[in-house]
Amino acid sequence: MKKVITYGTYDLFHYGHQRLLERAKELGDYLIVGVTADDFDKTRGKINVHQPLIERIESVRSTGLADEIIVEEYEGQKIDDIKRKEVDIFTVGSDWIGEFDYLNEFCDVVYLDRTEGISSSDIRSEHRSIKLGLIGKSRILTKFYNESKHVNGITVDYVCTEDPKEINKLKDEDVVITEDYDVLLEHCDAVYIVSPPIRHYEQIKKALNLGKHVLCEAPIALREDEFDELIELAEKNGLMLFESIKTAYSTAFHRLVLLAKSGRIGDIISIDATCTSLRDINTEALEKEWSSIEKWGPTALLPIFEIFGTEYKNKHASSLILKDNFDIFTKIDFEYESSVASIKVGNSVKSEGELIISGRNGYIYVPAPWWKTDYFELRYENQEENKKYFYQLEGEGIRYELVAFIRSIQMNKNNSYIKTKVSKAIAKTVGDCIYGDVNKLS
Ligand code: C2G
Repeated sequence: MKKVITYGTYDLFHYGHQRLLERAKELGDYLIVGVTADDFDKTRGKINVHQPLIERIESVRSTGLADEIIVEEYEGQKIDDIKRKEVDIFTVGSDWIGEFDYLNEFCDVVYLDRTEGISSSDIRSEHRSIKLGLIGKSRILTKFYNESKHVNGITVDYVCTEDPKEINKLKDEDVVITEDYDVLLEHCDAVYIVSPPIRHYEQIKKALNLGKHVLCEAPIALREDEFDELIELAEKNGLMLFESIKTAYSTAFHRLVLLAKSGRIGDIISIDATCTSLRDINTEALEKEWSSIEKWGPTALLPIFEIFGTEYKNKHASSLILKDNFDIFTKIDFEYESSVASIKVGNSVKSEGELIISGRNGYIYVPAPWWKTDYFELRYENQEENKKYFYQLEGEGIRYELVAFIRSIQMNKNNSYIKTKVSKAIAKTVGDCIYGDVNKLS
């Protein structure tokens, strides 16, 4: 019996895939099809896949051409499979010609002509491309613009900023730069907002009233009533209102939260998150600057509210104030029923930006800069039990956040990784600090 094996993502199954499988089948008597796991696709840069693994397997199964279906999960697995299953022929489309010649050591390698005129990414982009406008003042703006190029289904034609550094970075790009938010809103279907948080409520409300979807850097608002009003407005208008915290879309962060909740380190007693940066604050134009609780508060609060929830018994905040309520360092301690948590955030104060989740049997350690990490450790008393985890993280998580936002719009289903009650608790906590509910150190 001549065994043939082929691999693929098989997203949004189409006749190019069908023809490949038909011709692969004709090469032998028994066809094995390897369908790529979601994480494996992410690792190899395919971040726009629409369908989950189970649906893509079903697409292949329903052709009736595969005698066996397996899941491709890691680099190098092809060699394992070919040896273990005693495969005679590996085949794949000609778009991969040369990429798998190394498999000649284990079996015959056959490249089949790719079917022209059809591809999954073309089908994905058949959804009318969403025009995304960017507004704000932060170096994240240009990062966002560059990350948007990796995401199927969106175009960025307009950017609204007064920031000379951002304007300079974008001057050679094919975008219109305006200082007028109304102009931006006229030319987009959705808007990404990275302006100082004090302006978020008004800017979001204007966009939603004009029928625009919104992706806004956390916090969405600074008062609970404003937060609720915006959520209701988005729902009433059938629009997506997404909070942007790129850490939430880092696979490593997502997985460490799952591990923490799984009991792997026992009951969790304490969570300590530190986020700081050193930068000069222009005290003459504070309204254009980000205080530490504005810049780092949402990120530092995320693991606490994700793991412990938002029903803490009390909190105590202490801030080093530069001027008015503008803090350059804030420490907040939370007390829950049977646990405690703290954040330390500083914008022009420097500390070790680590995240430590302490449990009865061990702890999770995430080294600095934990908020954009691709790595964390489970540590125990017996160090031989320690485990290290690594996950691909391209672009600090921004492109994955954009994929989630765009797919939510296309599928009219909010699949944000950040629960609304977490967003609301972040808004309240940051707002309390900004409106002075803190112990002022100076
Ligand atoms: N294909 C084709 N014609 C098309 C599109 C795809 O012949 N118009 C072939 C591809 O060459 C591949 C298979 O169909 O052999 C599945 O394609 P994809 O789902 O796009 O997955 P891809 O990542 O290209 O698969 O490690 C090998 C890769 O996983 C190959």
